[in-house]
Amino acid sequence: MQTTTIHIQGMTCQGCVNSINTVLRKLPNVYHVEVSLDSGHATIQHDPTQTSVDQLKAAIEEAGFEAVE
Ligand code: 9UX
Repeated sequence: MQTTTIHIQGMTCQGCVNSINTVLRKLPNVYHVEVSLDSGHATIQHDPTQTSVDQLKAAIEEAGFEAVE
């Protein structure tokens, strides 16, 4: 288990937050996702042997946002 914080650019409303929540929660062994519109961060608890930080970032990018660790 690992806690990763990723900075996200391009979130402008709660709908963006919901989209990111949804894509991240679909990934294997992602236990907890918290996305904050105010801070522009996602905090994710995950098993890095199943879902790596790069995979988390890729999912955010695929959803149309800019992910910076
Ligand atoms: Mo809000 Mo975000 O209308 O992709 S959902 S801007």
